[in-house]
This record gives sequence, C-alpha cells and structure tokens, in this order.
Amino acid sequence: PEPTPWWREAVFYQVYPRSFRDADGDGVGDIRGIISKLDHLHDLGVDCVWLSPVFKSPNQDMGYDVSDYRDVNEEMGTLEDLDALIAGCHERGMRLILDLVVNHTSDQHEWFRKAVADPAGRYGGYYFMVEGDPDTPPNNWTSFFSGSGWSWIPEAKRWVLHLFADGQVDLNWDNSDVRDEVADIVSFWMQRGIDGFRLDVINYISKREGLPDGHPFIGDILEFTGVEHYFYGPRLHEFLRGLRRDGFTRRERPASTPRRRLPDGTLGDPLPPDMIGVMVGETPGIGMELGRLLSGYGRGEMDLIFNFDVLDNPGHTRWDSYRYKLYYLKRFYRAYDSHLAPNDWIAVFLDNHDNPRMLSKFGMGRERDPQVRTAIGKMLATIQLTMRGTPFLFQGQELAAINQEFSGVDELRDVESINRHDALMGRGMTPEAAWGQILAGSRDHSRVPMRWTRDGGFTDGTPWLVGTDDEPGFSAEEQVADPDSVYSWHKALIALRRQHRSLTIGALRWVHPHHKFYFAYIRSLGDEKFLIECNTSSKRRKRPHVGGRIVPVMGGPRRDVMEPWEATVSRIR
Ligand code: TEU
Repeated sequence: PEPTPWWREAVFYQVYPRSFRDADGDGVGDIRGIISKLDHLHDLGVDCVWLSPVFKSPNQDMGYDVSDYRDVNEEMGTLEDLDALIAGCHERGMRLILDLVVNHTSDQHEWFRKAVADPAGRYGGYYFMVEGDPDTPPNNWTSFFSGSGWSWIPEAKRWVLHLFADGQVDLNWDNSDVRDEVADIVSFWMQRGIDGFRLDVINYISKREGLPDGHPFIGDILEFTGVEHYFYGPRLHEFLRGLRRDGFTRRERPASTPRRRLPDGTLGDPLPPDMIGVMVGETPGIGMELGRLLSGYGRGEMDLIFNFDVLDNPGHTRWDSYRYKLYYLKRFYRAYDSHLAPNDWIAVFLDNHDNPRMLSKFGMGRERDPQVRTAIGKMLATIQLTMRGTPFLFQGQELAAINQEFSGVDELRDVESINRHDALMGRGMTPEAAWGQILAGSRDHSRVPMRWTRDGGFTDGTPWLVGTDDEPGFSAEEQVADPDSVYSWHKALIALRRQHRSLTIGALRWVHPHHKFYFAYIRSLGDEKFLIECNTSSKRRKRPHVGGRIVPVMGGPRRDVMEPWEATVSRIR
C-alpha cells in the first residue's frame, strides 16, 4: 500500500501574521515576531504552520491584495526573515505553507499598472478589462465587500472586474500567460523550501465565458449576485490540474527540508525532500459533492479543501446573532463520512481569520464565565482534534480566544465590515440593526492580537487593532502554566494523536448517532480503539450506555453522569 501522506496525520496551525507577535514595536505583527514564538507552536505539537499572506501589499484587505508575490511587505520584515522562518520551522520538525492569493492581484501590482497604461497590450489581457459606458457596468455581479463587482478606470477608459475590494482585481485565468506566471510563483517558493500552499478562493478562478448577468434570485443586493458563473467555473478542474503539474511538483532540491519528528516527540535527521507541495484549497460555496471532485483521492487536483458549511447552522449566515447548535455539526460530519470514498480526506476547522470565534457562536455570551469558557474550549478542541480529517487550528484557539466587545465601527479595521456597515446604513437600516449584524459577523473578532502575557505582550507600541478581552487566566503565559487549561488540553490531545494512529488515520464509527446532546464516536485502527464522548448540552446528563471495557484516558474518571460540556477520551480494551 502507498504510504500515508504527511498532511493526513499533521496538525496545522494558521498564523495571522499581523496579529501574532510584533517584534519591532510598530504595532503590526511581523516575521521576526513569529520566529520568536516558534517554540510556543512546537511545544503545543503543531506539525505545519499556515502563514496568512506576508507579501508586498497596500493592505486594503490586509495582505489578501498582493502587489509582489516574490517579496515580503516591509512591515512584516524581509525575504531573509522569511527564509529564517522556513529554516526555524524545519529545524523544529515543523513544515510551513504560504497563502497563495491568485484569484486576484492588488491594483498596485505591476501587471495591473502596465495593464492600465496599455489596456490593449500584453498585461491588459491579464485582467477582465471591458470597454463601455462609464455609467453602466458590464454586468450585475456584486463584490463580496458590497457594491458592484466592477470599477471604472478612467485612465484606461475601461471597467475592471473585482469580486472583492476595488483594489483586488481579478486575474483572467483563461489567459495561459497568467497560468504560467502563477506556476512560476509557486515554483519559486517551492524551491526556497516551503512545503505547500493554501489557495485563496481557488474555486473562483474560472469565469463563464461572456461574463453573463447573474440570476436575480441568486444572491441579494449586497452580495453573491453572479456567483453561479464562477464558483465552479467551466475550466476549474483543468486549471487546478495544470497548476499542480506546473507549479507544485518540485523539480530540484529545495533550499531546506524539515527534520523528522519521531513518535516520542524528539527530532531525527532532515527528511528527504517532498517532491510535491501540499495544496489546500479555500473553496467557499462548494458543497460536499463538488468538493469531492476538487479534492478526491487520485484526481490530481487538490489535497484538502475547506468546506465552509460547518461555520453556520442551516438558515443562518455569520451576520445573524444566534446560538450555534453542535447537533448540526454532528449531522454535517456524519453526512461527510457517508459521502467520502475510503481514501478521501478533509480539512477539519472551526475558526479562521474570516469568522467570529466558534467558542462564542456556540457560547452566545455564556463563555464570559471563565469556567464555561474552559469547558466549551476543551469540548470543541476534542471534536476538532479527534474527528476524521486534518485539523487546522487558528491562532488563539489554544487559548480559548473569544469574540471581542467592540464598541463601534471605528474600532474595526476590516474592509468587509466597514463597507457592509456603510451599505446597510445606505439602505436605511437603523444604526442598531446595522451594528448588530457587523458585531455578530465581523472578521475582526478573530484578528485581534494574540494575548501572550496577562496584560498583552503582543507589541510594545500601539496595536493596529484593539483587543478587549482581559479575562485573567486566558493569556498564553497563564494557559501554558496551568495543567488544567484549554492550552494543556490541546497539547495533551495532540500528543495522544501522535502516539495513536487510530486517532488520525483510523476509521470512525458514530455511537448513538441520532442522540441530541451526546456527540460520540469510536476511532479504531487494528486492535486499537478510542471512544470520544462530549455532552454538548448546558445541563448535567446521564451518560448513554456504550459496551466494552472502557478505560478513561483524558477528562478524569468516567462517571454515570456527564457535566455540562464535558468531553472525555477513553480507551476501549
Ligand atoms: O476569503 C474568501 C471568502 O469567500 C470569505 O470567507 C470572505 O471572508 C468573505 O467574507 C466572503 O463574504 C478569502 C480570504 O480568506 C479573505 O481573508 C479575503 O478577504 C478574500 O479571500 C479575498 O482574498
């Protein structure tokens, strides 16, 4: 049988560099700051770091608007710093993947400047630039950040398409020069030693020919009009296969390779280089079926994708204030389980830099009580780190980070929140209702600085975004020191995964699958069997019966009742 690829057994950890650690005191996190905290990640047991963009960028969308894919933004450091980060990860037996944002570039990228200067020339063909009447956009597509998806560029006398902010202009992937450029960027970084990429909105790269109007029943005035013409476009599969073939397959020896991590946690010799980088797709709107076609085993496209259906209960969006039900999450994973072929694999995530904290969506204020916060934080970690698939933690989850009590829109920095607030007010919504939506859904909840010490520890200067949580006990220094903390729970679970492969690549069988509050399953590989049990309700409950000789491993003695949000891991002998 083929060996299990490393990324199936790895724990990934997303670093949002702007908010991780600021080494030079300018209030913005940087690469030197990340290097200074690599031991935190290594001690936690992280196998692979995913770095949100650090490339040159005017930051209209905080780095997701790239103006040079081969250089580092000044506030983040230098190219040498990034090389040092790659080496620092590899020395600790960790890998590093970067964020590839190539559905669009910044309007400050030299390709776009050249396109504006000479729209009929080579670079004009890199984008969707359309002649016409300056009062009427070429179609009715909307931007995800409110308003039309088109901007008029007076110098070029043309419209340009941007599915996100007006400074994020969409690349025309139908042009083979664009595809070659992207493959070159990937090869450039592969050669420097990175271990793969997370691919930003990668399912949006193929747009339907002729850019037809979106159906008026799909989407609303604020967003999503036109989405059916690009969320699973006609040439998507072809483009992904081409990108894997031309960019992700390493041709020469990379500058650096990670050290082998032995089962007991110690480090061995450097590993032989992977010839292929891992491709993790960010694929909003792709359900299970299409998702399988993009990442199914042996299809030669992506290795893992994020399915965003986990983030909200059906009938809700992230702009609604509602209590997330974990029963739905269970239904989601159960459905996934029955849809996947035996060798298919998924990314398991609950938080990222684009969403409020799951701990708060589920807690809905109850998590302001430190004990509740700890219990829910451990329960969510238990599910995420023992579910079948590859876990992607987002920075702060290990500290039980929660949503922020922002006081108003002027405390926010995210273009999406700010634009949406304006748009809602412009449509006559009351200030309370508009702010209610933004406070429920703002991406800035997850982007506040990491709390390294009791009173901050992120920067010596003024942080670029306020952080309002000052609950004692939830900073990194306090969490690391406390054996009963959410951090220590994460660390213990990750160590257990490393020792017992049933918890990573083993089969999963649901126990009492239809039970309303009891979220439980058995992971098994050969004779090794683990039982994972969570009480997702806020009440003390009788523990449902499970047969076999059950020996508790994590969560204390196994009693007849389960406390609110109790999570336990046991061995079945
Ligand atoms: O996000 C894409 C995406 O579709 C959403 O999750 C996004 O947050 C938006 O709110 C849709 O309504 C990716 C990045 O993760 C995000 O940070 C970027 O802003 C976006 O692409 C554009 O590059």
